[in-house]
Amino acid sequence: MEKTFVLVKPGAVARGLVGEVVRRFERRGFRVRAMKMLQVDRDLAAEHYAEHREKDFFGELVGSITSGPVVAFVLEGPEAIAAVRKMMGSTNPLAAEPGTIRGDLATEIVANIVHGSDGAESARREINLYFSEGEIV
Ligand code: 3AN
Repeated sequence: MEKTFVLVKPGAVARGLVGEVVRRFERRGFRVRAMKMLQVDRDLAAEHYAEHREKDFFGELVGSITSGPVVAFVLEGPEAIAAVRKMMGSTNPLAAEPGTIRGDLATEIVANIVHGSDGAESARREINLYFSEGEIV
């Protein structure tokens, strides 16, 4: 069993897609181990996207994730990290396969519905960034 961190981005929360995103993961067989709605501030956004600090889209990324409430959760299941990434689809929704979350629900790269950890180390880091140990059941 593996845990991964997933976040429904503000645009998707505003569009009422929280249930749609969670439903897909739950139906697949992944289990929610923690979940919360929160407003990401600029400090948390900068930490979350630390690896993108030098990118020219960093400001846009921070502006986007802080633009409204997000829903963050921890999912658990077999090979959860890779499986969730596959279900999310390519970063650019226009390149994402139909059947994936981004391929079905998005057209814009910044507002691409969902974030999911891209490896074991980022999963650990991101889970700890958003949740305390007691919040994970
Ligand atoms: P993913 O979310 O698929 O892991 P990353 O980690 O490469 O993709 O990028 C993090 C976020 O940065 C993406 N979810 C997307 O919103 C945004 N992003 C990535 N590449 C670009 C780009 N070229 N222009 C604008 N935003 C981007």
